Amino acid sequence: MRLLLVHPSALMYSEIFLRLEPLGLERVAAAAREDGHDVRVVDLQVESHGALAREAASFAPHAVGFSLNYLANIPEAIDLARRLKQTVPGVYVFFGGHSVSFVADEVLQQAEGAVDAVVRGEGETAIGPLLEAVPDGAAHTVPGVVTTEGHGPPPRMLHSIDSPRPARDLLRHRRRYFIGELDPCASIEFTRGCPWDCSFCSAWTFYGRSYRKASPRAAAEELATVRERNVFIVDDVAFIRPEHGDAIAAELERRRIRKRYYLETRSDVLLRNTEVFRRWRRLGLAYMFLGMEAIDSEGLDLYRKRVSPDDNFRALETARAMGITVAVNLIVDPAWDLERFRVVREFALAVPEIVHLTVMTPYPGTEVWHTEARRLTTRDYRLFDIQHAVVPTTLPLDVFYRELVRTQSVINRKHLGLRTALGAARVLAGNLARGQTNFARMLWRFNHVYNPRRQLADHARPVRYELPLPHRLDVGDRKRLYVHTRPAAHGGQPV
Ligand code: B12
Ligand code: SF4
Repeated sequence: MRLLLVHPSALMYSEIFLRLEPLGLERVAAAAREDGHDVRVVDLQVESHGALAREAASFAPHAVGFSLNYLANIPEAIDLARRLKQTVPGVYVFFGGHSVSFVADEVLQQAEGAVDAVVRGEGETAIGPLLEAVPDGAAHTVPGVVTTEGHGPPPRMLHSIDSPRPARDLLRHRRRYFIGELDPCASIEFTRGCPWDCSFCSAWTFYGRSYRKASPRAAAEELATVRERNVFIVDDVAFIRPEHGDAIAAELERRRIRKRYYLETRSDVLLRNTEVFRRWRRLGLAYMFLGMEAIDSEGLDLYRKRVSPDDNFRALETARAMGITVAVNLIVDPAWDLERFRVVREFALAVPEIVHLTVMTPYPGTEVWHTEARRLTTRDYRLFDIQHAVVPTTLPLDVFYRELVRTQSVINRKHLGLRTALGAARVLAGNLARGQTNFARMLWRFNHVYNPRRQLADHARPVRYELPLPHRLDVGDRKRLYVHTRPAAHGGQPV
């Protein structure tokens, strides 16, 4: 079959800081190719809707699959599905990915026939059986597949994440992926899943709290095939198991692979496994993202983060001492008042780290979805991008956005202060000399994108597709939130 896979557009707020290759889609593409299908990929983060239309016309795919890890992309994907149905006769359109897995039935209804199926859970195991079943009209019998005719059995988990290796060769604009000054930047996955259970997060519910590790040799072999000098490690929490991080490091040292890395982890993991991070520092670990979430224990308890403020501050010191640049995330509670914003600004100015702010947002698949969703002030999918307030704010909404953007720009100015600007200028000059302009654009676009009036105006746009409200669910039984319910047969070991 001719299969066209599509990643939707970047959300404007994330595009400022980073734009990364769609690793999940590349893995689905690889699995389909292994089954003998002819596969192409269009990434709308770096290509236009016109380019997609041209690709669809020339390739004439039998099937088109959209990757929907983000709720905010659902309206765009439904509209594109409608257009493809009109322009490519008989094409089979399906969706897959993280977020759509939690709202499959509702999205099928909203698409009114433009979407034939939604794949819930991991795509590598589903894509082959789905494409095989399509000609017989039997898609609804495939594990993980949902159609308006019915639901297949529960989704199947990959036994091992060592393969298939992402089909990176199918992406045509690899130089457009970057994160900050790591420009261009590739992505890699060493582990899948997260054993924690933070109330605002759906990473653990998607994988049923399982945790799988790539074999160190496969990880190093894959890294050896990555051409880019910079690499983003997509793991939710890097190096939970120090012996795994060490074993990959040993393979890389043996092969003399040296790159610059960006990873995400937790404060307690960094404090517990300091040595492995130090080893990776020597291998090129340059940036680290710590999901601090709150600066006080009240907030940390609320999100069930299971770390203390003290751990968080000690982790920052540890990373600083290693010479790693840290970005921390804080969750902005819509209940914040002027004083709270002021305290956070003070904190952000006092620490040398890059501070990111995301607005607390109940997502389907999270626990807060079931406790907070009744209070939603909007159900417009496009506003569920953790930069908009979707539950009532204590401050009037315009004042909330004014404070949010003010806090973000104070932080941004801090980073573009004289010393940083000189550092940035040096990096910039190097990047431009290599023809890489992503980082430069990022520095200039901040004020254009972060604008309180624009954020407020986003709430006034006509809404065509609305997020469904949650079914009543007793979150006391957490398993009922899971997409993947069964542990993997191999490698799905608890931590
Ligand atoms: C890496 C990552 C990113 C990268 C994205 C890279 C990219 N272009 O894909 C970056 C850093 C840019 C990013 C940004 C954001 N992210 Co993000 N991200 C992740 C993360 C940590 C891992 C994703 C990943 O690559 N996993 C590895 C691959 C192999 O898995 P996968 O992508 O899930 O793909 C598998 C399945 O989903 C499925 N699949 C995927 N696509 C398709 C397509 C088809 C057709 C099929 C059949 C199956 C299928 O099969 C794949 C293989 O098993 C996840 C958390 C998580 N654990 O999933 C959050 C996560 C997806 N992000 C999240 C959020 C909120 C964001 C941001 C909105 C945050 C922000 N404000 O900046 C932005 C928005 C991005 C945008 N649209 O522009 C949320 C999603 C929330 C939601 N419900 O919408 C998650 C779940 C994190 C969380 N803990 O809540 N993110
Ligand atoms: S926020 Fe991080 S630690 Fe918590 S469940 Fe999500 S991925 Fe795991």
